[in-house]
Amino acid sequence: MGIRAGIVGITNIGKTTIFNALTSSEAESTNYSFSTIKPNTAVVDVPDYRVDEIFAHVKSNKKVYNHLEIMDIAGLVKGASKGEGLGNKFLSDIKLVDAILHVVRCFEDENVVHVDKTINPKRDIENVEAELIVKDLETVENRIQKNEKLVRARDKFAMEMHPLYERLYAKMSELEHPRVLNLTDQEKEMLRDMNLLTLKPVIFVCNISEDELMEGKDSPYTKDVMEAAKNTGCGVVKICGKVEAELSLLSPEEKAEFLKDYGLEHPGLDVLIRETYNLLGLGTYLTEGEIEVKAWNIKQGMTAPQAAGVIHTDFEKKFIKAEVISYKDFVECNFDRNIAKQKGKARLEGKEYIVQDGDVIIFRFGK
Ligand SMILES: Nc1nc2c(ncn2[C@@H]2O[C@H](COP(=O)(O)OP(=O)(O)OP(=O)(O)O)[C@@H](O)[C@H]2O)c(=O)[nH]1
Ligand SMILES: [Mg+2]
Repeated sequence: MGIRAGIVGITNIGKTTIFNALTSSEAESTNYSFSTIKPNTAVVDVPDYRVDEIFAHVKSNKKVYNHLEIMDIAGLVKGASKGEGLGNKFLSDIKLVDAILHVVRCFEDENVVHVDKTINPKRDIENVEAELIVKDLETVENRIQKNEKLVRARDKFAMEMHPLYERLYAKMSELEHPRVLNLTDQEKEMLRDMNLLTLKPVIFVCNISEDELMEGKDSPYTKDVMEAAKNTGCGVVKICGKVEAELSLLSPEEKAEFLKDYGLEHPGLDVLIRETYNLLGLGTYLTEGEIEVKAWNIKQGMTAPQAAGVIHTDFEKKFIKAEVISYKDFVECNFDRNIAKQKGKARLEGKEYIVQDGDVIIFRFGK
C-alpha cells in the first residue's frame, strides 16, 4: 500500500528546503521563484518507536519501517490556472498524491523575497486554494457535460449523480472551496473517481522562523494558519525549514543534543510524517521474527485477513487465524511471545477481527 504526499504552496517559501530535510535529498533550492519545475520525489521511513523498541528486545536481523513517498511540486502564484508563473500544467502533478502538505510561509526574512511582497499566510492559502478550485472546476465541467448526455438517455446512475455534480459546480464556480458543502463520507466516495484536488486531505505546514521555534509560542502568522484550518478537518504542523535542514545533516547523537537545546522531543519532520498518517486514517501493525521486525500499513477498520493481504495478496485467501498481542501487553510481557501466552495476553483472532494500531501479529495460514 504505497502512500504518497505532495508538498504544495506558493513559490519560494521553503518547499524544497523542507523536502530536502525530510528526505535527506539535495534537490535544488534557491532564493528565487520557480526553482522547482519537475517534481522531486523520494521515499522516507515512517519513524516508529515501537519498531525500535521491539528490535532492541527480540533477536532479529533487521528492522523495517513503513514508507511514505514525498513529492516536491513546483510552486504556485496567483493566476497559475490562467497561465501565470509556470502555468497550470504542474497542477496535474497534485493529482498523483494521496495527501497535500500545504507549506505556508510564516517566517520573516528580508533576504528571501515573497512573490507577493509581504508575509500574509491567509492570502497565500486563499491563493493556492483558488488555483486548485479552478483546476477542479475544469474536471467538474467536463463531467457534467458527459453526465448530461446520459441523463437525457435516462441513465439511472447519471440521474442519481446529477444533483451532486450541480451542487459542487454551483459553489466552485463562485470560487468557493467544496468543504463549505460539508459533503458526507458517502458523497465524497461518490465523487472519488474524479480525483479532485480540493477533496484531498490537507496538512498546513507552517514554515516558521527560528525565533518562533525557540520561543515555543505561536506567532500571529501561525495563528492565522490555525484560524484558516479551524473547522476544515485540515491538520496543522509547525516546522522551521532552516533548522530542519541543519538537523538533517547531523548524526543521531548530535541531533539529540540539538533538539534538547530547542526543548523539542522529536524533529518537526517526524511529527509531520506521523500527522500525515493520522490524517489519512492509516494505522500500523507489527510483525517480529528472526528475519526482521517490520511495520505494515493498514487502513482503519481493516479485518485480520485484509491486514494479512497487505503482506501478500495470497495471504488474505489463505488466512486461518491471527495470534495477536497488543503493543502495550507485549511491552509488559518483556517482548516475549511465550510469556504473553502464559499470561493469556496472546489472543487467537478470526476472520472478523478488526486489526488495531500497534497489534503485534503472527498469522496462521492454510494451503
Ligand atoms: N529564513 C528562512 N529562510 C528559509 C526557510 N526555509 C527556506 N528558506 C529560504 O527560502 C528560499 C526558498 O527556498 P526553497 O526551498 O527553494 O523554496 P521553494 O518553495 O521550493 O521555491 P520554488 O521551488 O522556487 O517555488 C531559499 O533561499 C531558502 O534558503 C526558513 O525556515 N527560514
Ligand atoms: Mg522548490
